[in-house]
Amino acid sequence: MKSCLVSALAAAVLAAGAAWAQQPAGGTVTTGEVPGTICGLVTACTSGLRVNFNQQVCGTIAAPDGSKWAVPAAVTDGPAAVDIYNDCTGPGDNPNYQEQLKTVVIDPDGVEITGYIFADNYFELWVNGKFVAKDGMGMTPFNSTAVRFKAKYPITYAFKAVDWETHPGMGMEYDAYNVGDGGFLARFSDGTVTGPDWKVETFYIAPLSDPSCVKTTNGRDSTACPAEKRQGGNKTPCSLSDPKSCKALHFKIPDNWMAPNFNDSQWPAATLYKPEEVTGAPGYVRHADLFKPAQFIWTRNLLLDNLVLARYTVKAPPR
Ligand SMILES: [Ca+2]
Ligand SMILES: [Ca+2]
Repeated sequence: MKSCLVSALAAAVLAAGAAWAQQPAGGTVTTGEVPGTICGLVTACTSGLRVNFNQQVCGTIAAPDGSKWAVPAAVTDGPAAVDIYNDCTGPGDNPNYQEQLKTVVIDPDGVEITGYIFADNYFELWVNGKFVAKDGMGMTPFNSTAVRFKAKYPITYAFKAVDWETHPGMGMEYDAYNVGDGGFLARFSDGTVTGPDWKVETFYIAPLSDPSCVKTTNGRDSTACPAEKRQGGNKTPCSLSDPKSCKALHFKIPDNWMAPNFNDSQWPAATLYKPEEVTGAPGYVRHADLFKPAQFIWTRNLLLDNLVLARYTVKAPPR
């Protein structure tokens, strides 16, 4: 009886140890998929062009500890950026985008700046802590957009960038449960561009067979987690064997992450990607000159890091 109790205790300790080992510091693990509800602005493509339309859907997934997580990300109420290219609810190229821009006044005594943004799949932009615009096409097809605002230096740019998913909570997309990938770039008319000096951190990592592969000592690093790029759809071991068994790792987003005084010193530097590693979408390719010399950035893992926050502060006009 006593040995029974001891072995039961030992088993409980082992189980707790296993659970502990699975949960990297500060993270919360969830398993599987939750139902999604439409959280995007576009509910159907009206262009008549042949496009791969997938609605932007959001879910809320509960962890064993009772915590709830918006997946793949919470969407902020607010206006959409103006499309430079949109072949879903627009004719593709939008030659009139400049005239359609409305200036968002962040600082009345600031300078007027135009921004050009492409994100796989979705972005929200804050400048000096204030919301500027979100991406009107949250999943697919891929659009490209412009924004205009008036802001005073020093200017803090803060992006929420999301590799969206069609299976909420899983970091996967489509019937084949493929692993999506992210990446975004932005150029601003004052000369500011995305590049190696930006800070980025991930807050939602999926799909994972064993979340203990994520390291948290030098920012969050999921590069040791197995995932491979494949023709026709990227995969991980759990997405191949049993997608519903895949786990996700969530980290709480600080309320003031977009504020100028938020301390991002512990966030890793952005990782740079070649355009061809991120996209061949016409929204970028047809307008690549508009973005030069911005570089595509993300965290160290384009496949598994799905919700990424990026920040950069410009002290004075770059030129
Ligand atoms: Ca988009
Ligand atoms: Ca994607």
